[in-house]
Amino acid sequence: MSIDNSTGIMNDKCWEEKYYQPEIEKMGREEIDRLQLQRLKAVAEHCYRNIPFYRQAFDSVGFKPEMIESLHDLQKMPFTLKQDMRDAYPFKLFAVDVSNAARIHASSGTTGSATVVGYTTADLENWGDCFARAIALVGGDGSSIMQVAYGYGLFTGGLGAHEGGIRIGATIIPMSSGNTKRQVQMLKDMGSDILACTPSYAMLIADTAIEMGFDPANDFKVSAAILGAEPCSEGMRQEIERKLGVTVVDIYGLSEVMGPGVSCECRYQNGLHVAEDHFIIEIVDPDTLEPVADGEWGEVVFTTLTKECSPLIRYRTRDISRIILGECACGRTHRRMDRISGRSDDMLIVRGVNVFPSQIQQVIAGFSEVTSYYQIILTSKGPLDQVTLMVETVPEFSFDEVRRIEDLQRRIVAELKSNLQISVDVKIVEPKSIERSEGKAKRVIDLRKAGE
Ligand code: DLL
Repeated sequence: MSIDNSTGIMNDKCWEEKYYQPEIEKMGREEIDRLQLQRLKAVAEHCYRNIPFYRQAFDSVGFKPEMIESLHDLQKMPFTLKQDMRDAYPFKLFAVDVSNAARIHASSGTTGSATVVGYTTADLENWGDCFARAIALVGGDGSSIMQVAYGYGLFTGGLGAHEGGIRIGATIIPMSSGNTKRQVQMLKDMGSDILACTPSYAMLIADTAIEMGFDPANDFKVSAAILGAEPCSEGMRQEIERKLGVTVVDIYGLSEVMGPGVSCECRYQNGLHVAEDHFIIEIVDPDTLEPVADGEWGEVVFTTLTKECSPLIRYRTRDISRIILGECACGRTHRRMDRISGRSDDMLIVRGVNVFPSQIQQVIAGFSEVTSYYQIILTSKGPLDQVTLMVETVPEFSFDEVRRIEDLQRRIVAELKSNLQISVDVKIVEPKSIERSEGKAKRVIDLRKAGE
């Protein structure tokens, strides 16, 4: 039997969608609003009372938690920025004493000092519940075997997925990332049915399995992959689905707010359901900071509703998304955000045109001659920024005929020009030239500051 979902992917390793907490996931809108309001009042009070940063921030705009009467009052509260978290290093944004934190995660980011986030035992349980919903929506339950190939450690991927596995009672294979051949062997020998890792790593696992002589789509039991932590184009998703014989759902999260599980796609693959019992999502115009209408793109802002140790009010994520309008056929009522189209700080300006790497990824996904591995190299030539896109051909593409390579290069340049209005140099490289990633892929290499 097959699952027929909105992308038309036919997966003969059938699974039936389940609900981990149906009473919450299918809660009526009014009830969700009521719950959010009640929790918003509590979290505002918790922040005001226990975190001097928030007391000052609220006081500076003349806001008091008892002024909250409706969810709209959220807009009167100040935003929290990543810099505020950095300035609070290490524990100044904790609302409980560090001795009451059961675990600490930290993200170094690419610039600046680390942001530290603590979790009480209850926070970890809530986080586990959010990830457990993702396991259930790909058909998982207490009898599932889940291979976790996200990195374990201060990064939230590995332990976040692990916590979800514990909550639902699955058998967890805590591989962490790396050691890819062993990863493949375990996937086969343990009969894992769910794989959790980044999309880049899922692709590397699939390619390695094929190189090792397996046909994972048929030889392996794995039927679903819960992939996140980085953008994944539709083309790349389909390639992973085809090679591994799985259905891929996109999971989103960020260390500051909670790890993976803040939102997750269902089998309809049309937007990620936000765990609205734990978070309020807002989409704001990044320039005016005013909320945009549902359906319009903007910066994602989250308020945590249940976190005891590191609650956050109106945290500006820098991620760009929008609210998907309408009801979802899966029956979940929690609102959906679109897949992240980019981060405002990832945006490239190519000769005056704004473009996100994910848009470039989408364009090259339309060429069957190239793989989904690519890299964007930024250099400077005089006063101008120079952008070179490196794309890698599939093994079947013959590198012997210069004319074919030039033709492919011309077509990709033309497609980027007509789709995104950008002029970039395209360099076609042979299979395996671009570095593989066991975690988040490094898509943009910025050599401008190095003066190269
Ligand atoms: O990446 C948490 C996570 C782990 C999410 C495993 C999903 C799976 P950070 O390292 O703090 O946390 O990075 C957070 O990664 O602001 C987004 O820019 C990006 N990101 C996370 N999930 C997705 C996704 C984890 N599904 C930053 N699609 C976020 C696109 C994502 N980008």
